[in-house]
Amino acid sequence: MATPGRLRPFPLGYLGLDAASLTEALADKLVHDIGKDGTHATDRDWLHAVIRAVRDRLIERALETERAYAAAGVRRVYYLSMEYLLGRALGNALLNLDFEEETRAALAAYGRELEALEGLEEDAALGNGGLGRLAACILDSMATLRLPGYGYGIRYEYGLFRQRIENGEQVEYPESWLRYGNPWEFPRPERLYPVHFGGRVESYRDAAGRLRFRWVDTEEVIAMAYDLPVPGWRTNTVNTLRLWGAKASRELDLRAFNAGEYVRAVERKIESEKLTAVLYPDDTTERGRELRLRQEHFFVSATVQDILARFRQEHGDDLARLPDKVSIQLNDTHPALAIVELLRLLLDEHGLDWDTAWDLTRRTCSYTNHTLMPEALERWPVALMERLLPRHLQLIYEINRRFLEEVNHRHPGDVTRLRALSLIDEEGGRSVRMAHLAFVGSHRVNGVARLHTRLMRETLFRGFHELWPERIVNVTNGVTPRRWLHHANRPLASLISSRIGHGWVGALEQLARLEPAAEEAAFREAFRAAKRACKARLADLVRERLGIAIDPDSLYDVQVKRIHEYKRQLLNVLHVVTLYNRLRADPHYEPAPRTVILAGKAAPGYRVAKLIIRLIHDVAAVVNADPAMRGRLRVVFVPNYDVTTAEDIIPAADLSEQISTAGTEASGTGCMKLGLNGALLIGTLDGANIEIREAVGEGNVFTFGLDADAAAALRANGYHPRARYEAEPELKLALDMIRGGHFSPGEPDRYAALVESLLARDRYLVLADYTDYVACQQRVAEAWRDPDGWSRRAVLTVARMGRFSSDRTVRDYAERVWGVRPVPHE
Ligand code: JNB
Repeated sequence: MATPGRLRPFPLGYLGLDAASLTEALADKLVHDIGKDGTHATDRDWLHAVIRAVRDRLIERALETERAYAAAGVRRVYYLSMEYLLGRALGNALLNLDFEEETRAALAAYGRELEALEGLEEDAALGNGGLGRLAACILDSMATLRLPGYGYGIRYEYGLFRQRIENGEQVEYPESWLRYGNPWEFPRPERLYPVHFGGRVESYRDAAGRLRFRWVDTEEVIAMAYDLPVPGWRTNTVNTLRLWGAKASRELDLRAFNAGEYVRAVERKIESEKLTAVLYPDDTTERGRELRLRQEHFFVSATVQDILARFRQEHGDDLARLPDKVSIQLNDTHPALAIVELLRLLLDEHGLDWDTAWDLTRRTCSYTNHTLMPEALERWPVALMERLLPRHLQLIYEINRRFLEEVNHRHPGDVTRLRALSLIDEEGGRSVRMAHLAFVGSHRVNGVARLHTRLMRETLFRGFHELWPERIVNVTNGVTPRRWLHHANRPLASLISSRIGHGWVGALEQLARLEPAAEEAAFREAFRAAKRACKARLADLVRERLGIAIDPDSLYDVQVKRIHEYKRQLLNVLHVVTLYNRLRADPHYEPAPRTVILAGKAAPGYRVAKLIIRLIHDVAAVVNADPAMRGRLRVVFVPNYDVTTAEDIIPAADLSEQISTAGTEASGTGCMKLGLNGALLIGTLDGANIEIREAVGEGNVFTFGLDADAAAALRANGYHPRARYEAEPELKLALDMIRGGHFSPGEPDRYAALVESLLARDRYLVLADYTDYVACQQRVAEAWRDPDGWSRRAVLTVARMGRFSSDRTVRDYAERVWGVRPVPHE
């Protein structure tokens, strides 16, 4: 049976999931992996020992899972994302393995406390915001649903920057999350792929006399794999997230030897290894950066090579079966070059003809769009592509030529249409439109919420939709209930389980069984107690970190997300200033004691966003220092928003601010996490808010403002923000105070330009929605005065959030896009 030199899969008995075997394992790990004994070990040493012991238990299952997939010979899903916002992994792994109590007990035997160690784990922030966190939630759900799914990404040494607030301003610091090593990862120093850049393209005739192309004189960087285990919830399925790190090529050694330039050669090696040093912050000023394009190509080239290697190992050289065995999901356009790289390998390395290669490529790939905003769409200068990826550019031209021929065939002579659909933007220095490339190279293209998908069909991809009406589908986002409720909010999770059992964690629809509890006073009381516990915990954290006392009995009004003009933190600030003015004007006015909590990072080069952070701090300083605000209004900005901070804030929220200009937020996922934790939604009819409102019922959410159609119409018909300002005295007062330096007396002009730009243009219709927003906030305050009514709505919100599990999202992808089914194994 066994081929010589090749062992049969090593028969594994799983390591024990009991306290006794873990107690033994911890000592073993500490001594043999960490090299310390009990007297010298630090808390971090203990943390790493625990992680190693847990990792052992995961890798056994991961190997077994891979064997099951290979044995079944099923189609694999490859999720390609430049970003993963993983956060901490230990708590999640212990819950998924149902191993928490045992771990706590084993550590107690050594006098260590699990929670204290958990707090030392680095928060893996290999992403910017929603898109990166969605990728992490999708991995969790693929494993939980026992789907043969692999994540692929980049092992950045520096993830998203650490945000510090200095004198009210954001300052960015590099965050070296690998400083102490990553105890979770398995480096695979033999899993290497060469990736090429630069050079030129040669043509030649093959044996059959056909014209072929060769990419030559390139520089080479090596991609090395690092694997992270992705455990499913209460299943033996453990999938893999494979991250690529850059390693210098051996070629450089040879060249140095020949040229006698040893030190120069080492420098060049170090230079090429910088490729994966840093994650780019989502930042329009960073566009067109060569290193970013290099990262994208490096990532997709290594990934596509790895996918083909696994395919060929299992199925041999019959590449016609590729779409039956491989499904590649592109998380936005960042990995869209995978389409071109796959096409290139099929043509140039495997000798397929164009029609076959293109057909296989398109049937293999699918693309998720996450934004419609023109400035956020990737476009790469043709000149840069020409220099870095000449063969790829050639292929893009050929894809485009054939595509435009098809368009012209259907709409002869429609030059405007051709110009609009072309993969090449001819205006202002030619560039490649990555969204167009991703669209034509995919068999499915999806939006991430119903409204977003409709707007894709009607706006950005209108012409494409006319050509291929079946291609665009909707897959509304979701979030994993494991991390975002079960792990982050123990008080509420326990309360829910005590009522409806534990099954909801893996089947969130079961939350519907909570509905009757909303009508029971005792349950509402218990719900309030759970919420109160989370709020007290956050109050402790805010006091420790910021020295600000907040009242757990006040309304926690929470807006946490990246700072962006379209998300309209400014609208929130205008409400705060208005409330402040009302409270000052009338000492007896008591709408509801409110704590406004904001958090989020601004892209380092996004000046307005950073100014908004500063304004929040300036307003907070004045409000919090005013004795008249005591017990009535507090404003808090929690620094360095990341997954871990989200886990602290979200369970404590009463009110969830989702107030983007309608038509701008593709979906939003914070809205789902907050709803799941019993926060009531105040929001516009944008993104997933619409579907949340539909699910939880109109009476249980607070909606306001223009909808997407009205916003578009207003802009089209001439919008005059200054007229709103003149017509609305409270708005005028708030803006005048900000503009005049009421909150920045040391520098009265600090916000003059910001306010002027609102008056002159107000791209995101802040002034247009102001009045309705403030009125809506008043309804919120009135509702808050009836605690029982409020908690009734909050419980109903939780009960009706079942649809927003990423398990449902992944099932939708499996059905509508990937065509895969669960692979059970023992
Ligand atoms: C993002 C995101 C967008 C662009 C870059 C990085 N998008 C990240 C968000 C949408 C949300 C939606 C989530 C998940 O679908 O996070 O995706 O819920 O509405 O805003 C980016 C990074 C680097 C370069 C260029 C763009």
